[in-house]
Amino acid sequence: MEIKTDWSLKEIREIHDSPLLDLVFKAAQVHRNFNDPLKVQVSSLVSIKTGGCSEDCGYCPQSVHYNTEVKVHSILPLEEVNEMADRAKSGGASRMCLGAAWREVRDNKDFDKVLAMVKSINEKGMEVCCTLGMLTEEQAKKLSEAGLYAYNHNLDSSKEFYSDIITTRTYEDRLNTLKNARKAGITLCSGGIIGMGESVDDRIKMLKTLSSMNPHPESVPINALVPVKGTPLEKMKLVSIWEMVRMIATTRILMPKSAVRLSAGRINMSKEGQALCFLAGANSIFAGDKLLTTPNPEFNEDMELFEILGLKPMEAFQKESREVAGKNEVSVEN
Ligand code: SAM
Ligand code: DTB
Ligand code: SF4
Repeated sequence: MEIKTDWSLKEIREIHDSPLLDLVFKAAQVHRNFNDPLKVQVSSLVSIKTGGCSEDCGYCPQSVHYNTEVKVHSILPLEEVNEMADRAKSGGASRMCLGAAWREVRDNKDFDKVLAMVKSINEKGMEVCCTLGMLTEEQAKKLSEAGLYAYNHNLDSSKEFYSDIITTRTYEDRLNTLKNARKAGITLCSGGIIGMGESVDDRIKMLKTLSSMNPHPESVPINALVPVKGTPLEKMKLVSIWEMVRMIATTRILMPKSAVRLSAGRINMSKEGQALCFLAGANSIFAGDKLLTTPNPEFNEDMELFEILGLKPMEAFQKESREVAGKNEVSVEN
């Protein structure tokens, strides 16, 4: 089976809306054809700079525009981040994801600190991923030279729904940063959130934009909104597990080789619901009792689930995605 980058909206919608059991079966088949279904990438997430962000993303507790209970802190010291990476590695994590509540990277001492963190975690043999907001080509190059493996920058939703959720930047800005990261030879981690009040068509359009990238993003995180008190989306109803399974399965079918990450929102999902997501092709999670600011299942609970399902944590650099990608350009159609 070939990897397609020209899925149409109609094709995607048909896959997404097919009978749930057919959809899961098809996705499981695709997953098994392209990946080891028992291997799940375990990433550890650390918020290296929390809160006080100037963007107004409606879902985010770290925005200055909303009154939330997030404890703001400036950038963490290198030693602390190194210790966290050591602990995560001994717990079986192969990837460390560093998140900062920044609108964009600025060329200052804080960026130099991030570069030092990337270098040092990379030297421990872990894949390092950063999510720092918008990047210029030059900054992406510096991160790449420091050993950055992946850059997380989510599209979050469709271009049309985007402006209902965020007004302080555009969809184009988002796509530009992804291009800059790709040009610098960094693998891409890009996905979205469901449960923000978007329509199914918005989800389909987002999946079209992601699956039209050539090459596909190497990781595609699918987040279920974690409604946080004080944000405009605090009253949103929790997304149903069936919608999550549909989204995961469709993502897997469209982007067979990408790591599909069952991201935020696992705290509200049953073990059985998560198991169905793994069957439908999810093969990556964030482990640890906290995401950036909101709770995540306890590490031991996740390991118990892995034991029950026979899943094993994936080793670092399993997929030489940079080689798979083969080129340092990404073409994006919208
Ligand atoms: N500031 C950077 C940015 O926006 O790219 C990096 C950090 S930001 C918190 C990373 C991603 O977390 C967002 O793009 C969004 O997809 C996700 N996210 C943030 N708040 C969330 C929430 N309450 N529920 C689910 N996902 C959320
Ligand atoms: C992603 O797609 N999900 C992660 C990661 N990328 C950086 C973040 C989820 C954040 C959930 C809300 C919070 O904990 O603040
Ligand atoms: Fe800032 Fe990122 Fe939160 Fe948006 S999602 S407010 S850019 S930290």
